[in-house]
Amino acid sequence: MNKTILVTGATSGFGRAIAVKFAENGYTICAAGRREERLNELKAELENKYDAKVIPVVFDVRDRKQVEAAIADLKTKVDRIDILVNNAGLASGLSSIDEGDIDDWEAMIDTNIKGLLYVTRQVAPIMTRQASGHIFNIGSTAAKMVYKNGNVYCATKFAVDALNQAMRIDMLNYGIKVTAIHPGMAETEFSLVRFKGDEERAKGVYADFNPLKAEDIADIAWYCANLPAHVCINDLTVTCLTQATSVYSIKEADRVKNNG
Ligand code: NDP
Ligand code: 8X3
Repeated sequence: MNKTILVTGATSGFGRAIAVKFAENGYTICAAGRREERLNELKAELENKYDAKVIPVVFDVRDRKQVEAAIADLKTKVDRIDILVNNAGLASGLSSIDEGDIDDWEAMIDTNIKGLLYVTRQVAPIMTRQASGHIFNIGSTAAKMVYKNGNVYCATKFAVDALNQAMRIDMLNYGIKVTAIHPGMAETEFSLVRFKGDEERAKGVYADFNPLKAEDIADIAWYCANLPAHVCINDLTVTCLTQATSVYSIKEADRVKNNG
C-alpha cells in the first residue's frame, strides 16, 4: 500500500531532507511551507529522480484559517495520512529577556507552538479515524536545557516537548505513534533566519564544528518510522560528536588538541 507523509517546513533544512528521504522510499509526499516556488522545485526534483507523487501544500502555520483550508483541500487529494512531521519552526533573534524584540517572541510562539497545534488539530482526527498513524514533533536540545539569551525559543521547544508527551498519551488508545526528535546544532537555514539574513554570523555558528546535517535527521526519522508495529520511540535527543547539550560543546580543533 502506498503511504503518505505530510511534512511541514519542507522548503528547507530538516523538512526538505525528510521529504527527499521518504520520496526516495516510495511515499507520497505532502510538502508544506510558505514558499510555493521552493515546493514546486522540490516536486519537480522528486518526480524526476524518484518518480514520486508530491503534493505542494502552501500555508502559513500561524494562520489557523489557512491551516484548516489547506488540510481540508488536502483531504480531497489523498485517502489517508500515515505520517505527520511537525517540523516548521524558527528562532528569531538571540537576546536577553530585558532586551528581546516582542515581535520575535510572537513569531516564535505563533509558529513553534500554535502552528504545531493548528496542524495537529486538523491531522490527528484523520489518524484517529484510520486508527493508525505516526506523528513526529521536531523539538530541539533547547527543549531539554535553556541556554543564555535563548529564553523564548527554548520555552517554545519546552512546550513542544510537553505537547509530544501529551500527544503520546492522548493517541495511545488509537495505536498512533508519537515521536519527538530533539536535534542539536545543524547547519540549515536556521541561523540565517535567527540572525535575519546575516550570513557571516550564521556561518560563524558552525565554524570548525562539524554540526549535524539535515540528512542525519531524515535518516533518523526514517529509522523511527520503520520500527516493528509494536515499537515506538517516544523521545530522541541527537547531537553531533562535538556537542553534548545546549550549553556544552567544543570546537573540532580543540577536541583533537585535547586528545594530543
Ligand atoms: P530551516 O530554516 O532550514 O527550515 C525551517 C522551515 O520551517 C522552512 O521550510 C520554513 O518554510 C518553515 N516555516 C517557518 N515558519 C513557517 C510558517 N510560519 N509557516 C509555515 N512554515 C514555516 O530550519 P531547520 O530545518 O533547521 O528547522 C526545522 C525545525 O528544526 C524547526 O522547528 C527548528 O526549530 C528545529 N531545530 C533546528 C535545529 C538547527 O540547529 N538547525 C536544531 C534543533 C531543532 P517557509 O519559510 O517556506 O514557510
Ligand atoms: C536549534 C539549536 O542550539 O540553536 O534548536 O537551540 S539551538
